[in-house]
Amino acid sequence: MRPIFQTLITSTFLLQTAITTTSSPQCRCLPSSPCWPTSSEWAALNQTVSGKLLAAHPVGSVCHDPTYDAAACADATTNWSSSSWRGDRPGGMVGVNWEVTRNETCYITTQRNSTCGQGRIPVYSIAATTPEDIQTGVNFARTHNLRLSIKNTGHDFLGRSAAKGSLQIWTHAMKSIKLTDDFRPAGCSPEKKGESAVTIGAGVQLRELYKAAMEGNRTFVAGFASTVGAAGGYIQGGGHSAFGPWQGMGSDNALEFRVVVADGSHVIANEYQNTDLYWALRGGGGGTFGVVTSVTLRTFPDVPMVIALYNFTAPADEYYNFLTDFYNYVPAISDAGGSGYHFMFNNPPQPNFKLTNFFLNQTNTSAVSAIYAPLVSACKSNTSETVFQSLLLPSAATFMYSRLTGTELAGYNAVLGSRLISRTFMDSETGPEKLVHVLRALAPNQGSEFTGHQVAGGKVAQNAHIDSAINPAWRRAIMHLTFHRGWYDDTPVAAQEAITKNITNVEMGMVKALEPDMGAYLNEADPNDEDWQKIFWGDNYERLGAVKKEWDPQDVFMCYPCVGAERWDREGICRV
Ligand SMILES: Cc1cc2nc3c(=O)[nH]c(=O)nc-3n(C[C@H](O)[C@H](O)[C@H](O)COP(=O)(O)OP(=O)(O)OC[C@H]3O[C@@H](n4cnc5c(N)ncnc54)[C@H](O)[C@@H]3O)c2cc1C
Ligand SMILES: *[C@@H]1O[C@H](CO)[C@@H](O)[C@H](O)[C@H]1NC(C)=O
Ligand SMILES: *[C@@H]1O[C@H](CO)[C@@H](O)[C@H](O)[C@H]1NC(C)=O
Ligand SMILES: *[C@@H]1O[C@H](CO)[C@@H](O)[C@H](O)[C@H]1NC(C)=O
Ligand SMILES: *[C@@H]1O[C@H](CO)[C@@H](O)[C@H](O)[C@H]1NC(C)=O
Ligand SMILES: *[C@@H]1O[C@H](CO)[C@@H](O)[C@H](O)[C@H]1NC(C)=O
Ligand SMILES: *[C@@H]1O[C@H](CO)[C@@H](O)[C@H](O)[C@H]1NC(C)=O
Ligand SMILES: *[C@@H]1O[C@H](CO)[C@@H](O)[C@H](O)[C@H]1NC(C)=O
Ligand SMILES: *[C@@H]1O[C@H](CO)[C@@H](O)[C@H](O)[C@H]1NC(C)=O
Ligand SMILES: *[C@@H]1O[C@H](CO)[C@@H](O)[C@H](O)[C@H]1NC(C)=O
Ligand SMILES: CC(=O)N[C@H]1CO[C@H](CO)[C@@H](O)[C@@H]1O
Repeated sequence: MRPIFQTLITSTFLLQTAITTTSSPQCRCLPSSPCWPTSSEWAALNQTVSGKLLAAHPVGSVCHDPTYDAAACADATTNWSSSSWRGDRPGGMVGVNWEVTRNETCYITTQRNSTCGQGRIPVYSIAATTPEDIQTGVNFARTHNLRLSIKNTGHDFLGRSAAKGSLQIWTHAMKSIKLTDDFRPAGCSPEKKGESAVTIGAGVQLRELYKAAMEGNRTFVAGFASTVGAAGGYIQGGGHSAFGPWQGMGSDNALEFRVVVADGSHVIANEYQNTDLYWALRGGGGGTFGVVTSVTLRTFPDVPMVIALYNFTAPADEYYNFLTDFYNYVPAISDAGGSGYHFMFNNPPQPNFKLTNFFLNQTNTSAVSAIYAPLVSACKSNTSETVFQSLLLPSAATFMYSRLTGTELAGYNAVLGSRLISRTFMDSETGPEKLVHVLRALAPNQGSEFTGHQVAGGKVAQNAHIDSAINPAWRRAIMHLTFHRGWYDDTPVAAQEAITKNITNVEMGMVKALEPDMGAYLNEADPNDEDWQKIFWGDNYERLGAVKKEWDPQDVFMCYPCVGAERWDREGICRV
C-alpha cells in the first residue's frame, strides 16, 4: 500500500474514532453484534413490561421448515390477503414486499423446505398496553443502541413500520375511545371554551372510531378504510379524507398528542405546550418524533349528505375524451362542495370510470345532479354506457360506518406512484388534456386502476393559514392521484427491480413533468424517489430537521423516507 493511502486511511480512522467517542455509535446493535443485549437482559425487559415481550416472526414462517405448523399454515393461507389478520400479528405488514427481503422466500406460495428468512421483520416486539410499556421500550432501545421500529397496523405503503434487526413497539392493543363535548387542551387558559372531540389510544383503527362516532351522532375527518390506524401514520402524515374539503385535513383537526419522546419522557404537545413538537406531528410523518400514545381529534355533528355516483364505459378514444371533459368539471364539483374518489379501470375489453362524490351537509339531490348534467349529456352516446345517480343519505356517520367491511386487501407485493395535482393546473386550458394524455400513456402498463382522490380544495385550501408541518402543496391541490405496480411472489429479483425503477424513472417522471413544483402525499407515494424531502414536505423540511434534532438528537426513532433519514443507510442501521 502506498504511504499516501496509508496516511489517509489512518487519519480517517482516527477521525471516525473521535466522532464516535463524542457522539453516537456508527451502527445499531444487531443480533449478530457482540453488543446485542444478553438473554437475561431481554428477560428482564420482558418482566418490566409484564410479559408483553414477544418474539416476532414473518407471518409466512409457519409454512416453512423448521417452524412449519400445519394448522397455523392453513390459517395463514386462508387469511393471507386480510389486512385485519396481518394487523393482529407483530410480523404482519400489509405489503409482503416490506416483510420479505427480495431474495428470501417466506411466502405461502413457496415450498415448505425453502429458506424463510427474517427479512425486515423485527426480532422482538413489545405489545404495549400502557404508555409505561412504551417508555420502557424506548429507554431499552436507546440504552442498548438498538434499531427501534414502531408498528400500529402495518399499512404503511412505503414500508416504514418494519425494520430489520429491530425492537418493535407495537401499539395495536391501545384501544381506548373517549368522546367529550368539552375538550380543553392541557395548559390552555381558563377562558378557553371547550369543544367536541374524541381522545383515542394509539391502536384504534378507523372502523372502530367510525362506529363510536356514529353511536355518538358525530363525524370526524379520517380515511375511507376499516383497518388503517387513526392515531399513527395516518394523522401524523397529514391524513386525507373525503370529509377534508368540508372540514380540513385530518391533522388540521388534531388538537393534542401525548407522546413518548426519545429521552423516555411522556409529554403533551398541543397549541399551548411543546408547540414545535405539535407543529411537527401534524404532517411531519409517523415514526420520527416519538411514539404517540394518544391523540385528540375534533369532532363535528352528524349531517346528511348527498352522494353522486357515476359509471362510464366506452371504447378507448371516447373514454379518454370523457375523462378530459370530467377533469374540466372537477373545479366546479369542488366549488359546489364535492369530494370523494374516482377510479379509472384500464382493464380490457373497455376502460371503465367509477365515481363516488360526497356533498356533506347537503340535501338537495337535484342541485347536485345539475352540476353533472352537462357532462352526462355531452358524453352519452350509442357506444358508451352511462349510469348517473344522486342519492340523499340522512346520516354521513352511518353511511361511512356501513360502507366499511372490516378488512382491506393485503398480502401483495406492490409499490405506488402518486402526485398532488393543483387547482391552478386543473383550471388551466390545457391541464386536463395533458393529465389525460399521461394517464393514457401509463394505462397499458397498469395493474388495475388509477385512483383520483378528490380530498383537497375547499377547507383544505382555506386552512392554508394553519401552521403545521404538512406539505404546503396540499393547500394548492385539488386532487391526489395514485397508481400502483405489483409483482408476484416468484417474480425474479431483477424483474422486480425493473418494475420499481420504471415507476421512479419513467412513469413518475411523466407525472411529475406535468407540474414540477407540486409534491406528493408522504403516506401514499413512490418509496424510491431520491428527492423525497422536497416532494413530501417542500419548504417545511428544514424546520422539521431542526425539530428532529431538538427532540431526538441521537435518532432513536428512524425510518425511511422520514425526517433525518439522510443521515442513515436505507435500513436505518448505519450512519452514512
Ligand atoms: C387500504 C388502505 C387505505 C388507506 N386509506 C387512506 C385514506 O383514506 N387517507 C389517508 O390519508 N391515508 C390512507 N391510507 C394510507 C395510510 O394513511 C398509511 O398507510 C398510514 O401509514 C397508516 O398508518 P398506521 O399507523 O395505520 O400504519 P403503520 O404502518 O403501522 O404505521 C405507519 C407509520 O407510522 C408510524 N407509527 C405508527 N404508529 C405510531 C405512533 N403511535 N407513534 C409514532 N409513529 C407511529 C410507523 O412507525 C410508520 O412509520 C390507506 C392505506 C391503506 C393500506
Ligand atoms: C415474556 O414473558 C411471557 C410471560 O412470562 C412469555 O410468555 C413470553 O414468551 C416471554 N417473551 C419472550 C420473548 O421470551
Ligand atoms: C439475500 O441477500 C442478502 C444481501 O445480499 C444476503 O445477506 C442474504 O444472505 C441473502 N439471503 C438469502 C436467503 O439468500
Ligand atoms: C425441497 O423439496 C423438493 C421436493 O418436495 C425437492 O425437490 C427439493 O430438492 C427440496 N429442496 C431443498 C432445498 O431441500
Ligand atoms: C343520536 O341520534 C338519535 C336520533 O336522533 C337519538 O335517538 C340518539 O339518542 C342520539 N344519540 C346520542 C348519543 O346523542
Ligand atoms: C358500471 O359499469 C360496469 C362496466 O360496464 C358494469 O359492469 C357495472 O355493473 C356498472 N355498475 C353500476 C352500478 O351501474
Ligand atoms: C350545515 O349547513 C347549515 C346551513 O345550511 C349550517 O347552518 C350548519 O352549521 C352546517 N353544519 C355543519 C356541521 O357544518
Ligand atoms: C334544489 O335545487 C334545485 C336545482 O338547483 C332548485 O331548483 C330547488 O329549488 C332546490 N330545492 C330546494 C328545496 O332548495
Ligand atoms: C352510433 O351513431 C352514429 C351516428 O349517429 C352512427 O353513425 C353509428 O353507426 C352508430 N353506431 C352504432 C354501433 O350503432
Ligand atoms: C415503463 O413504463 C412505461 C410507461 O408506463 C411502459 O411503456 C414501459 O413498458 C415500462 N417498462 C417496463 C420495463 O416496465
Ligand atoms: C382475522 C381473520 O380475518 N381471521 C379469519 C381467518 O380465516 C378464517 C377462516 O375463513 C376466519 O374464520 C377468520 O375470521
